[in-house]
Amino acid sequence: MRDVTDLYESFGEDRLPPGQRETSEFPVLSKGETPSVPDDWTLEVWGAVDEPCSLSAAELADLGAETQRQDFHCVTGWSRLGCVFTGVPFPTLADHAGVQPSATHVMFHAHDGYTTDLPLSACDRREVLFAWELDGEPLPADHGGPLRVVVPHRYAYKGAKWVSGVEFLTEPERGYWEKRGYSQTANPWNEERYA
Ligand SMILES: Nc1nc2c(c(=O)[nH]1)N[C@H]1C(S)=C(S)[C@@H](COP(=O)(O)O)O[C@H]1N2
Ligand SMILES: [Mo]
Repeated sequence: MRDVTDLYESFGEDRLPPGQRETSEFPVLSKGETPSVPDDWTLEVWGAVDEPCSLSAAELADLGAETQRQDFHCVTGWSRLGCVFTGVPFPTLADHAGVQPSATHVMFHAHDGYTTDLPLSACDRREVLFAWELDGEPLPADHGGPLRVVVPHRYAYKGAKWVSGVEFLTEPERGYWEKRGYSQTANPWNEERYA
């Protein structure tokens, strides 16, 4: 198990970002209903990459999974500390697809029509996971199962639940909440909540 709950040290003084309160619950926040994802789902990877691909659950896991203890910060003000997620780190997937030098940003796509964007530099960190397990159990559907993204160094809206695709972009674009006034950078230790 890799513990990344100390990553706050490079962003701020306290593990709990300013304006957040800790909860032992794990609230569900979705823009709509939980979508049904087919059992034979694949993760699509396209855009500025050498090898666009379509990965099954088994192919994704074969890239190399790890288990991490991480914190989870929701922009609405709650944080759940010490979540245990298992998944494939973003850089592992990026290496597999062969990201081209022109790629600067990433758009995550999801089965409910949700999208969210991040600069490539913010994604290309080992703690950004494509995760299918939470606290040793299959990721519950409400929390994004079968597959979601987690981004412990950013507000959680940057982590697409029910992720269906990863698009490598050569210029910035705005995702679902980013078009509606939420921050594109979303650093919790700077309270980057709104743009
Ligand atoms: N596909 C999808 N991903 C999503 C959302 C969503 O509505 N759809 N909501 C985001 C928001 S605003 C937050 S805070 C987290 C909530 O994750 P949780 O429901 O597991 O707490 O998921 C993010 N990822
Ligand atoms: Mo959120």
